[in-house]
Amino acid sequence: MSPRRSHRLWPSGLVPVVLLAAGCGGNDQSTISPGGKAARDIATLWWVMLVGSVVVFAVVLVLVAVVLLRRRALRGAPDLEPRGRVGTWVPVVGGIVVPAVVLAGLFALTLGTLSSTSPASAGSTSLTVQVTGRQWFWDVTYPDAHVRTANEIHIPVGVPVRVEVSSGDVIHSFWVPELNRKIDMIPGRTNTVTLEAMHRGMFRGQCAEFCGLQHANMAFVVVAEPRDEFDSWLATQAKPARPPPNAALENGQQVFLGSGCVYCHTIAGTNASGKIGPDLTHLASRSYIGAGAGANSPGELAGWILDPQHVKPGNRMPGTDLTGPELQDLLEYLESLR
Ligand code: HEC
Ligand SMILES: [Cu+2]
Repeated sequence: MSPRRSHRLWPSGLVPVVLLAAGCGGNDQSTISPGGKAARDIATLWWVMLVGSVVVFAVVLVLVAVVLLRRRALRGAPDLEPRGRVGTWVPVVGGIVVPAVVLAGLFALTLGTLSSTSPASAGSTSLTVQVTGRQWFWDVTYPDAHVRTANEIHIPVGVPVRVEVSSGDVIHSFWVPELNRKIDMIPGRTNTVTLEAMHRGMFRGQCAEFCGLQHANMAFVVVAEPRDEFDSWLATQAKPARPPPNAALENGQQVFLGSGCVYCHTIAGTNASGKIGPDLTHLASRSYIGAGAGANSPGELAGWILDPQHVKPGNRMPGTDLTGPELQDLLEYLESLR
């Protein structure tokens, strides 16, 4: 290969490396930028294993190089090596002692990580959240506060929160990579994971078990905030929706109550008490709609209500044929549900 050619190969060889590195940036669902204690221990274990395996690999490469060079140097020379002792202790040390030490160390470290990522026992946490996975959104309740919401879980910073997960249909898996390991959501069973955030932040979670057509659009966010903010959030969520304060919003409420929405959605404080879809009592307080399929903006909300099958094909919500003014009023009403 000429020097020029090898020179030209450099940049193209770099492309995959740069792309890989770019994937590590940002804060979205990166297990190596932990925001919780359990995730931090997982990340530490991962770094130890990475660095350890790099070291082991380098040592093996050096030994292979030494052997090859010595063989070359000795080629043709009479066999004068005192093989006996070296031939015994190299395999014993390299093949038994070193691996035993390395594996014992990793085992101990793994046991530590296992216990720090395991769920706290029922009595030891002050806050419990129940999450039910459904094709394809997350039904969230705070049983002690009588709060039901969806796709957005708030937790106070520095407080271990017991999350009890189950499923209303098929197997899903609840995973917030920056906070803890994943936990399967199995119909008829309750599994538990503890989330504890070390600092304020918005941590994205994702269904981690293939659950059908819209599995990829089954995301949620965990909002970690200081205790007082969390308390006021929870208090607001526990209230029923305000009665519409003006005629336009009242029209919007009538549109909602007069159409099929009520069969699937609940708005506390009204007659709508459907349980098939997400609770909409405080819809406007959430950042996303459709389990992360869109932002909770007026435009995307309008698009969702008119044609949810276009936004998230196959999901359980049918389209509507509201007139322009009806849709306008309905949107304003939904946006007032803070
Ligand atoms: C047959 C049941 C059904 C009917 C009827 C229905 N929806 Fe839904 N709706 C759902 C389901 C299920 C979802 C969750 C879809 C997903 O994310 O996979 C949903 C999601 C939504 C969302 C997004 C909520 C969030 O937090 O992600 C809004 C807003 C909404 N529906 C409004 C309405 C309105 C307004 C009507 C009436 C015009 C209506 N829905 C009628 C079942 C229904
Ligand atoms: Cu899934």
